[in-house]
Amino acid sequence: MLQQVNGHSSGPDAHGGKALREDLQEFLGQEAPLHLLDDLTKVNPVTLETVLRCLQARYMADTFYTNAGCTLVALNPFKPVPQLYSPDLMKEYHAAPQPQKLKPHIFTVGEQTYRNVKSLIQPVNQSIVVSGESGAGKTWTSRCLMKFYAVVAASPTSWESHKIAERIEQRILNSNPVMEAFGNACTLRNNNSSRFGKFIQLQMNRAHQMTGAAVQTYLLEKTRVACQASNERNFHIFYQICKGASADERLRWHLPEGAAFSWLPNPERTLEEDCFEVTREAMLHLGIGTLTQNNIFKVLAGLLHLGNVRFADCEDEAQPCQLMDDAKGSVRTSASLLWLPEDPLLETLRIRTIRAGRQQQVFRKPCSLAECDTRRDCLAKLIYARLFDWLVSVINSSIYAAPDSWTTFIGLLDVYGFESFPDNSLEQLCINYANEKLQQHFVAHYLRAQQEEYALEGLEWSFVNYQDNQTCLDLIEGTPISICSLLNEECRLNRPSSAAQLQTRIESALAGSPCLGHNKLSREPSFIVVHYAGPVRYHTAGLVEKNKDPVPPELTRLLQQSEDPLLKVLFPTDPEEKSQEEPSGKSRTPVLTVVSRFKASLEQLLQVLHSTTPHYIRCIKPNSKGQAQTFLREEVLSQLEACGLVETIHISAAGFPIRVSHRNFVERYALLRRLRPPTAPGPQSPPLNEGRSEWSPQAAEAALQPLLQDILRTLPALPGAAATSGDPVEATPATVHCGRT
Ligand code: AD9
Ligand code: MG
Repeated sequence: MLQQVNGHSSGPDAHGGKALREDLQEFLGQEAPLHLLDDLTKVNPVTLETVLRCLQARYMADTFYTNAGCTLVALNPFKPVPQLYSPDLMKEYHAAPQPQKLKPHIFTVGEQTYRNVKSLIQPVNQSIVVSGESGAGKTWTSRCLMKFYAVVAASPTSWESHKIAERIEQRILNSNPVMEAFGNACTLRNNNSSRFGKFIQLQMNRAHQMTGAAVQTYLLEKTRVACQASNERNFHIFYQICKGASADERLRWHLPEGAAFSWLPNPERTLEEDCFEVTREAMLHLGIGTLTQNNIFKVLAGLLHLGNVRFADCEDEAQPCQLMDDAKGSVRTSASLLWLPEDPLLETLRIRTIRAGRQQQVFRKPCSLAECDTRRDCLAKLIYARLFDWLVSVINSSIYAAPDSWTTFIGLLDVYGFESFPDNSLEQLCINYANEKLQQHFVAHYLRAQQEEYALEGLEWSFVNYQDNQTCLDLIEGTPISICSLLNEECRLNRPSSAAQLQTRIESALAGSPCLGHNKLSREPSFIVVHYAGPVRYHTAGLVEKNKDPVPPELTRLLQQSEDPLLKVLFPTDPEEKSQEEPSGKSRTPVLTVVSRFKASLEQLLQVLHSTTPHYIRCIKPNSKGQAQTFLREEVLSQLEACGLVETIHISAAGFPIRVSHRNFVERYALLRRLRPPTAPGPQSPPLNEGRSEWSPQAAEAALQPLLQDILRTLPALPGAAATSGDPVEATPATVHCGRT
């Protein structure tokens, strides 16, 4: 009676041609060639091998999207496929009566979410969780979805501000190049790797037009400013400035052609992301004028020069480290670009001040060579992280809609993908922790909740086993003891502990966890976490310090002395700051560690996700070299296993794609009582048919559409449920399951 929502029957073809053949094959009972199977639930039998073969056949036939029950699998083409993302195709999916019957595409998901927020019966905020390992195509996918909404939910009015009249959706799209220039970098896995997480809420008004957006970012990998792994690069923006500055700007920013900067490794590599003009143009559209832009780039040039400041070891501990000869000019240039007094800059980098005793006497202690380097790096990280946050807030104020101008939102989540490098540290731990959390959201929302509900309702159901990553999450974040709690404990106790001691503590305290692997081969102190996507070895050296992320108060005070207009905004003088200072120079209020802050922001994100109807897109990387037409079975296999795709398909294929609460079902379809099937009257049965038409499936189907239209037209406030596979399951046994596939 109800429509199946997963598009299991083939219909009109979005790209023309093949639909008729498919229909005929289905009619004749022939199995369609593998590359024509649009939905992995149709693969027979559903095993890793058959799913893999189907995806491989489709990839080689240049078909990159495939339905997998409630998720969409997106294979990275690693080549331009412009026809797949044209505005015409977007409009085609938007106009289709049943987009799920067109070829699988991210636009189907986009349109489905858009229709759900448009639902007159029960508009629900939507979210699209795009997941996959680094380089799989998450950022690309989110960008395309934003373009899709900019086309289908375009607002008719233009905004007049910052002297630029333009549509809000255009401005929202402009946030992408800016955030990617400052927050993305070339890594071993991806030339345009996101080094921060992003959740963007696209806000819709009652007329379902996009009136604004709000961006939330998560933990920028700021260490990259001062430290890049070999064969990786710093954030794109640094290369953009060095390559794209005009002759005049080069002079002003002290960036002569071919200048060598130690924080700018691999400058000879030119990427398509190195386009300075695109970033500047986008900044202009977001209301960041040329003056402010030049100020930003000048500060960034100051950081590059700061990176060239080198100290020499000093044998006399009572004396500060000396500057290397070739670094004197770098200090001067850096100080002038950051508009800081040169001597205090040098002094802050080399000398620690400690207040002690009742009189709050100030002691000055020369720093060791390593400490000088740490303070220099810390200064750069501090400036860059505040600059990034400030940019995000400027972007938000430029695109945010007034609270009364939007009613619903569609959230797009694009976080850094799962990473495993030869050398993994706190950054990878946080990234992989975020991915575990999202996988858990999927497991809890779909794999577990759905099956538990069937059991609760006494439906005939054979339980599909799935890999639950709760054990791994317990290891990372659980209470009372976990990796996070141990790292925090080390920070709290502030005891000197070596990397080897930390490894021993972790291994002994968490020995019982099946997700903690044993590190026998590595010479360096480390521990292994068996993540859902594979084991990762984390080095313990520097973990505690990174988790503390200490900022010597002298550095902040120094930056507050800057005359630079931008740094003045980034480092305002805070009257309370001084009073918080401890005699020892430490802050009195307990400073939250990196993992604690990250954990709290992830919890918040999950709360938002839980309040929406989620949709999942699984991006898969067909090979790690980024080559087109190359499908490496082993590499894809591990990704399929990691995300539990086969289990998802099993549950989707055997489950009920439509779930409507009993109350909503009755309210919505009560009118069909007029078309009850004729049955013998029982003691409590209402009178039958009463002279109305005979019941038949066709009659019910025919009657259903106008009746629903009626309900939609006349009773817009009637509570009901949007019949989609992603509808939230109500935690009540009173749910009607229809349309088993
Ligand atoms: V990371 O976790 O941020 O390191 P992502 O975001 O998953 O990673 P990204 O979207 O940046 O990966 O994609 C990597 C590269 O693959 C892009 O720079 C493109 O060159 C390429 N790509 C991805 N999707 C497509 C596509 N649909 N069409 C063409 C694509 N190229
Ligand atoms: Mg990305």
